[in-house]
Amino acid sequence: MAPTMTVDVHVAPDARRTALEADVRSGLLAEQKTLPPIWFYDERGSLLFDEITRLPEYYLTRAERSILDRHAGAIVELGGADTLVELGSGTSEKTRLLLDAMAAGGRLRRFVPFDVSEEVLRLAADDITKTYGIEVTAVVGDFHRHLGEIPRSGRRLVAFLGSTIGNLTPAERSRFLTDLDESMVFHDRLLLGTDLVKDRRRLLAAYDDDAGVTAEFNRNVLLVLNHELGAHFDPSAFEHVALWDEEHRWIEMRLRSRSDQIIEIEQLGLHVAFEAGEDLRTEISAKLTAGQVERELGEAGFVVERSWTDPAGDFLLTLARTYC
Ligand code: AVJ
Repeated sequence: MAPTMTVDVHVAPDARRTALEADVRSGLLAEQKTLPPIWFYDERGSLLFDEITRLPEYYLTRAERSILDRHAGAIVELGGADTLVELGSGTSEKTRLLLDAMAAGGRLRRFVPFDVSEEVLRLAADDITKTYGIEVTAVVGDFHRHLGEIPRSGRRLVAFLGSTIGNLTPAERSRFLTDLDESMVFHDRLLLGTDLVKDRRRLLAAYDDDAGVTAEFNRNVLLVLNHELGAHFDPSAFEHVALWDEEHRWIEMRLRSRSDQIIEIEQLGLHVAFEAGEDLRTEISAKLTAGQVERELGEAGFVVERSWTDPAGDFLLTLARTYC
């Protein structure tokens, strides 16, 4: 049978635009200015993030890959999965480590990548269909609203890797995990990648690299607003700032205005004033402990089956199932 590929789009064509406008209005008019990190990822932003994953300071991707290199076999064995669902899949090469392990066990039937970006999904889906000759059902959606649209058939391994969950606040994390738990049945498994709390100097370096790639990535969100909303940001008028919030145990990325300036956003009919030294918060990246991951999963209805760290203990992969 010829492999099939379908792409189910659950985000209405203008929904992305509506969400961007709403996020920019509410985020830039707030007392403490913020933008959600999702808007970093246009084509240039995705390329810059790829570059970040290869930086000497950014240990996360290498650490997670080293766990998968060693343990992908055990991970897919425990779940007995024939279907890999990958949340926020991007163009992940880590996906292949899991697909290869499933194929080696002779069970691989279907791949379901789930992402907000339709273009990214089409590329990944096409690529995997060709290489593995399996059914690929890509779902375009956002994980606050469309988890219910993910096909339920098969024994599923639902992978949420890369510590992307760290972008959520604790309240958002709890809601997301509860929603996810409700979308899963007894033979499904969750594989969750989380970055661990560690020495703050290493954390800060990972988000403020010497080559300045993370700074470019951070400022890219301003270019996205320029292109998409006719904003007039001069990215060089903002300094890249990474700081460690000890109370919340998260890294924050900010863009700090170098001067008093007023930015016009043509398509929103807005003028936004920045004072010199004023910050726009562009991302939180929460760092967890293994105990905290287990507790939060438990509160959402999951039981941890096993977890793995890399040799340096920098990163955690947790395999969990839902209580039934
Ligand atoms: C893709 C969300 C996991 O938080 O480490 C990398 C994004 N931001 N450098 C992270 C990011 C700055 C990354 N995640």
